[in-house]
Amino acid sequence: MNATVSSIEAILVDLPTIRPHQLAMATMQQQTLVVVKLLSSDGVVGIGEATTIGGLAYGDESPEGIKLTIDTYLAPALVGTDATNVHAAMAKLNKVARGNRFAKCALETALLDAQGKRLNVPLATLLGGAVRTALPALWTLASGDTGRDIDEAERLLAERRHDTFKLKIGRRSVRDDVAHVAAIKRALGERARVTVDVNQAWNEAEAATGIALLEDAGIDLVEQPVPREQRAALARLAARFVVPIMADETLMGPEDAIDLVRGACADVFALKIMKSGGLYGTLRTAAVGDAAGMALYGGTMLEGSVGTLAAAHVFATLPQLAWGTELFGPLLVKDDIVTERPVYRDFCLHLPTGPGLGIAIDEDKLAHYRRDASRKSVALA
Ligand code: MUC
Ligand code: MG
Repeated sequence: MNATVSSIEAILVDLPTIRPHQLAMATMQQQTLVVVKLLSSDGVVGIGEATTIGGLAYGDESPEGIKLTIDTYLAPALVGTDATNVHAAMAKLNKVARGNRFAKCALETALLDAQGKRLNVPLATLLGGAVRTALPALWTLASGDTGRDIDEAERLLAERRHDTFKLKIGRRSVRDDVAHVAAIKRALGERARVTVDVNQAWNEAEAATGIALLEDAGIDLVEQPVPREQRAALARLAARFVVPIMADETLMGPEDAIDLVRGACADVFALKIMKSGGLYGTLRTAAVGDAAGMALYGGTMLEGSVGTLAAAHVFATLPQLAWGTELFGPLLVKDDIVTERPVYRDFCLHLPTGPGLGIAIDEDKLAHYRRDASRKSVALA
């Protein structure tokens, strides 16, 4: 098969959220996606996405920086290369640029989407085959208000959309946060699993107090309680408490996974395609965790539909995915840029069956939500 990369476009897209989403380090009123369109000489177009949370508040790459990196360095390196050899193309990018995992993830996704379309197989098939087509997907309660969070959870349980809820804490005092979590758990009881994500906001002493109280409240899992650099503290907490501790920000790719396994730093790994620099990087990270007996969890950077389905295709292939996923990003935004939104039903995200990612861009919606379109209309007004 003969096809080379002809052109790559990286587009900033701003989508409003359905409500403010409050995390320890940012409150999101909108989500910004970097959507990548990769055109090949055989006419096949691949789509990819790079997404982060709160500009530079969460990860090392901002949406604007990702676009600049792709436009200036990565796209010129890929144009003219074999579009059908994803490993060779990514090796070339890794020579041109160190790091920049999120940007590389978008390009690898686009290459794989195109190759799936070319071969007429879903992306999961290209990765070796799906062992599940329905991925359990939790929902994050993060309105900032306990009563509103309980109402939201009750509605989603009744709709059979989610039965596991992650609470974002770390903004308030430990005691206020625990009171908020305990009230929600008391209201939902055994009908729902409740987990918390501290997003690195506690020091070790606060974490020791907080986790003890959360255990008493019946919380099922505690995610990234301490700063990502403090792996020894994470290990001490994992040894001290029965409730599973999940590594998120401290785990990027397979090299981190090896270190975290060696240090017995956590019980669960939050895998994310952005953090691992792509789909194959995620498989490598997962393999390290799986081999070490680490429970795996399909994480999100609150990607839109493109990034979410890219992650879903990868997570669908993992032999073990003990903690399910949090692939709810498309549900957090009011509108979408794809023709058919991902399907959520019976507490799961359902994998599309079409070739590649199995979705198509809605060009009118993309034109409406792309950031440069609004700039143009402001300039014309
Ligand atoms: C994170 O830190 O896990 C995942 C769900 C959510 O609400 O935020 C993300 C980020
Ligand atoms: Mg997290």
